[in-house]
Amino acid sequence: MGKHLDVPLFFVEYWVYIMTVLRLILGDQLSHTLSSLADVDKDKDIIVMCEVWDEATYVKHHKKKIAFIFSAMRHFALELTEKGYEVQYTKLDDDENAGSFCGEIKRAIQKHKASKIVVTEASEYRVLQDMLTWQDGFGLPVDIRSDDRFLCTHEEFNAWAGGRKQMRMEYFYREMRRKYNILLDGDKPEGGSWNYDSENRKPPKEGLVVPDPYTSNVNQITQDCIELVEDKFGDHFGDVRPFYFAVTRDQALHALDKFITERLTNFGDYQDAMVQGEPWMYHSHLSFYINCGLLSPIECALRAEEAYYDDQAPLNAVEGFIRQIVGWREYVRGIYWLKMPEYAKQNALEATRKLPTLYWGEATHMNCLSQCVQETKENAYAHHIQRLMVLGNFALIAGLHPDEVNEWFLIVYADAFEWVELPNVTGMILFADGGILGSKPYAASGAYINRMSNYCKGCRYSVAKKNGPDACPFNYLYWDFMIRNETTLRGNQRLSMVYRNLDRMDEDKVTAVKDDTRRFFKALENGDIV
Ligand code: FAD
Ligand code: DLZ
Ligand code: SF4
Repeated sequence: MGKHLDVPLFFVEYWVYIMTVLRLILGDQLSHTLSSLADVDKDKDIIVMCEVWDEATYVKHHKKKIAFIFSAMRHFALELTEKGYEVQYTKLDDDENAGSFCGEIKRAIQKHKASKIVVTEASEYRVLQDMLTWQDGFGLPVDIRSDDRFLCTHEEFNAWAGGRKQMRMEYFYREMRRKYNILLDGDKPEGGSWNYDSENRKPPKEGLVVPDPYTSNVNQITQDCIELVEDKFGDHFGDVRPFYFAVTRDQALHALDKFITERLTNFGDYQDAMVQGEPWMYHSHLSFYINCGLLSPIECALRAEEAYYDDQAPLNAVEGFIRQIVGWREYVRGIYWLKMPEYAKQNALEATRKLPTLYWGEATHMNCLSQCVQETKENAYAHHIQRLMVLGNFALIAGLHPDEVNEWFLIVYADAFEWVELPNVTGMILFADGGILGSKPYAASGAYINRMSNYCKGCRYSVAKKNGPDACPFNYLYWDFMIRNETTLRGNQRLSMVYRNLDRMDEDKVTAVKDDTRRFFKALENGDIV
C-alpha cells in the first residue's frame, strides 16, 4: 500500500488550477470542432502542432501532398491563434524540431511543465499504437478521445459487422442513410430505390464540357511550404508546382460550393468516364479536404441532399455522391479498424511481382497507364475509376505484390492516409483480403477501358487484338490472371461465367495467352518499354 500524504485541499485545487494541458493536433485533424478542442481553456492550455520528419518520410509522399498538409496546418494554427489560443507550432526546419510526434510532445511537456495530454485518436493504426505508449512513457495522463468527425463509431461498425457472413457495403450504407435520415421519404429511400447506379456510369460522349476545377491563390504561407518541399524533398515523386489546392476551411467551402453548383448534376452520369486531358471530370475533388478535416463528411453529404430538394441536381447524381461519402468512406474505415493489424499483411492471391517503374513515370506504350500516372504526378490526384480500373486493374492482373502497390498509393495521392488507402488497395483492387471488402476481383480486359475512355485511340497497342505483340496487354493479362489464380477464384459464384468461358477456350488460345504474358513480363523485367 502506498503511503497517504496529507496534502491540503487548497493545494490540490491550486495545482489543478495551474496545470497545463497540451492538446496535440495532427495534420489530418484540422477541424475547429475536433474532440480534443472541445473543452480547451484559452488561458492555460497549449495547442501543439508539429511538422515532423518522421511523418513526412515514413513513405516518400508526393511533393504536392506534403506542401498541402504543411500549408493547411500552418493556416489552421494561425486561425487558432487569431481565436485567442496559445499554439506551439514547430516548423520542419526549426532548429529544435525533435523529428517525431513523440519527441515533440516530450519537448512540449518539458517546456510548459505540462501535466496532461489531450488528443483525438489517430486515424491510422501506426500512429495510434504510438499514442498508446505515451501515458506510460511520459508518466502523465493521456486522454485519447474518439474522432466524432466520422459518421460511424468503431463500436457501431463492429456491432453491424458482428456475426455477418458477408459485410456488404450496400447494407451498411442503408443503415447510415437511416441513421442520418438522409435522402429518405419517411422510412423509404427517396425515389423508391436505395441505389441509382443503373442510371449512372455512362461512357464519355464527344464534346463534353468539363468545368474548371477550384484553384486557390498561393499566398506567402503556401509559397514558404512549396519552397521548403523543394528544398527538403526534392527526390520525392510529383510536381509541387503549380499549386492550387484549398488550404483553409473557407477555401475548402468554396471548393464544395463550386462542386455542388457546377459538377454535381453530371457526377452520376460520368462517374466512371475517363477522358484524355480531363483529369478532374465531374468528380468533387473534396477527398483531400475531408480527410484532413477542413470539411466534414456530413456537411458535404447534406449540401448534396439540399441540392436535390432544391431541384438543382438529379437524384441519380445526388444519391451516388452521398453513397460514396456516407457509404464507402465510412465502410472502408470500419473494415480497416476491424481488421488491423493483420489486414496490412494480406496477400490472398500470393502476388509477388515488383512495382514496374512505369508507375513512377518511366515510359510505357500503354496510353491509359501513361495518362493516369502523368496526371497523378502533376496533381497528386486521379479519380476513382482511373485508380480502380486502370492503375489498380493493371496491378491486380499483373500480380504486383500488395506491399509495393499499397506503398505507391499511399505516396502519390494527396488524400492518402492508410485507413482509407489500405482497404481500397488490399481489398478493392487487389482482392488480397480474399473477399472481405469486395465479392470478386475487379479484373477487366482492355474492352472496359475502351468503353469508358478515349485512351485507346491514342495507344500503340490495339484494344481489338487479343493476342500477339500489338495486342492490348490488358487483354491477355486478364485471362492469364484468371488461369494463374484458378484454384482460388474458380469457386467464386460471381466468376462462374468467366470460368465457363475459360473452359470453352481452345488450347491454342490458352497457349497464346500464356506466351504473350511470358513475353510481356520478360520485357518488363528486362527494363524494356512495354
Ligand atoms: P468523388 O468521386 O467526388 O467522391 C466523393 C467522395 O466520396 C470522395 O471525396 C471520398 O471522400 C468518398 N469516396 C469515394 N469513393 C471512396 C472509396 N472507395 N473509399 C473511401 N472514400 C470514398 N480515397 C481517399 O480518400 N484516399 C485514398 O488514399 C484513396 N485511395 C484509393 C486507392 C484505390 C486503389 C482506389 C480504387 C480508391 C481510393 N480512394 C481513396 C477512393 C476514391 O478513389 C477517392 O476517394 C476519390 O477518387 C477522391 O476523389 P474525389 O474527392 O473527386 O471523389
Ligand atoms: C501526411 C502528413 C505529413 C506528410 N506530415 C505531417 C506532419 O509533419 N505533422 C503532422 O501532424 N501530420 C502530418 N501528416 C499527417 C499525418 O500523417 C496524419 O495526421 C497521421 O498519419 C494520422 O494518423
Ligand atoms: Fe490501355 Fe490497352 Fe487501351 Fe492501350 S489499348 S490504352 S493499353 S486499354
